[in-house]
Amino acid sequence: MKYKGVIFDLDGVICFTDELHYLAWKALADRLNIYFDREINQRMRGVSRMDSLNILLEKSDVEYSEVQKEAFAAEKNAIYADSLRKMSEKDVSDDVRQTLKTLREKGVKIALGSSSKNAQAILERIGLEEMFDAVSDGNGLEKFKPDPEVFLKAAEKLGLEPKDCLVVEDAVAGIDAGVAGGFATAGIGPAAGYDKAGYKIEKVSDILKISDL
Ligand code: B16
Ligand code: MG
Repeated sequence: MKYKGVIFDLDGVICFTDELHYLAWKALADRLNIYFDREINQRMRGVSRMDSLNILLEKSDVEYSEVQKEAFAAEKNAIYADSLRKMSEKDVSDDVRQTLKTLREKGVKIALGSSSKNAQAILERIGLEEMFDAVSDGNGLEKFKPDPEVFLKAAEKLGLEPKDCLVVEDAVAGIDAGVAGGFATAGIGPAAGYDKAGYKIEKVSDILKISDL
């Protein structure tokens, strides 16, 4: 195998929570009377909760204090966290499930590298909490993607060097984070069109072909 470990992003790679993020941000934006649409939501892909809020507030005429912003982020998260109850094992594709299984059978270590502070709850909802050797998420992070901290922590938990790990990401900020940390990267979805992505993949199982290079 070319890589000893694979670090997966969560939202946009393992499962899709972007619509639930959109609905929760939209509810907040409507309450604050701020214009918000799915195109703006796309810019929040892979971006931290506070950075996402700052993107939403670009359309606001009002300057809010840090305390108010913390309250808005908490308000959005309460709506989002509640909506995660809709998620189940059905939200993981056979392609993803089979790829994780195959990697384990080949002895490749697998980790999660997600900006989300709700990552653990999502893994439980989709029934994948047992599949990962390590979970690195948004809790306790000092810097978020495009900073490599979340992936460096994932590699450390796996006991592997960044150069021995492949990062799989759907967000440009995530590919930048992987490159900055010295990881090989595979871009899927929007990140497949990003020139800095080392490999460009259409579906998660395509990484099994990369590994055989
Ligand atoms: P939370 P990922 C990211 O997940 C989402 O793509 C992004 O939209 C969200 O703002 C971020 O997590 C933080 O999520 O509010 O749940 O802590 O793609 O890094 O798995
Ligand atoms: Mg993502």
